[in-house]
Amino acid sequence: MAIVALESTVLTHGLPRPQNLQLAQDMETAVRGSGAVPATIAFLDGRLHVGLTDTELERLANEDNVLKAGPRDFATAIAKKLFGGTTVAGTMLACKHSGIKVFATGGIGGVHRESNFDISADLQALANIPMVVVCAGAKAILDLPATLEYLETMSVPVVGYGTDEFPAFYSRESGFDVSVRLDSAEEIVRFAMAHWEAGLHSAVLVANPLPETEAISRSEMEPFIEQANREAHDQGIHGKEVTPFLLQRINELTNGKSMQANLALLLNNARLAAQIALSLHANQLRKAA
Ligand code: PSU
Ligand code: MN
Repeated sequence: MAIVALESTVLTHGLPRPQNLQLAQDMETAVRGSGAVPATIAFLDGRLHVGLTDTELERLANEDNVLKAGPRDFATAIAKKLFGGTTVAGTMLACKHSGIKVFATGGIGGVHRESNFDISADLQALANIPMVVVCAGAKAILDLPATLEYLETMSVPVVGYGTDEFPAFYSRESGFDVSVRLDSAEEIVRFAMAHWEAGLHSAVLVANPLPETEAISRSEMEPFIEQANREAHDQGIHGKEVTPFLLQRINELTNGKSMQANLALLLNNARLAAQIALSLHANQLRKAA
């Protein structure tokens, strides 16, 4: 089956209600519309679910007490029977256990600006779990060059889908290069197979620029990002609260424009991930024949 995993931190911590549930449903519909099968991953009452029913998705989106669940929080969710939205790293861990090879998210976590050792566990997961992860670049709130250096160190290829430039989430441009440009889902699958056949166990990170109509230029975004980062610092926000704080604050500062971009890029990524999953599946069938 051509399955596309979908994360859930974006629903529980990244977007406000009711847009979160709407987006989750739209992403699932987008994956199905492309002919693949969506599997939203999350903890419900301490159990890890790979694929949610409509009712489960609604419960998750409306639950007040939800853990932001990266890999180190899995045992907490289980032991305390909690609801949990899985981060990119958490979702990848679930994929590793369930054999899912393709995953769509918004933006990966990375190295935060001017904060010692705030390095997302997403980067660790990308270094160690062999699968294709589709994103719109790293969240622009991060230190992008440091994030890209880390990915290079960990042998994670950064594929630009139809672009030579690493996209910066809300913006199509960042000024930084990807490690390779590929222009179709089939090419991405051939590339991923070659990567793993070369003996590597890292993920292939596909950076898919958001549609031009929804993009916000880097110069327009940067003052808001700087302000939000400064406020987080001044208010002593730290640890796992940093990312949700920044996303929400930037949404306020841009009068909701950044959230529109966020929603558009998530859907755009779900569609590309579905094409990749279908192509990977066809490839596996050919090999088995
Ligand atoms: N991208 C978004 N919204 C989000 C996130 C990413 O558009 O909410 C989430 C992802 O789940 C990602 C997490 O894995 O933020 C990173 O958090 P941290 O920086 O604390 O590792
Ligand atoms: Mn962090």
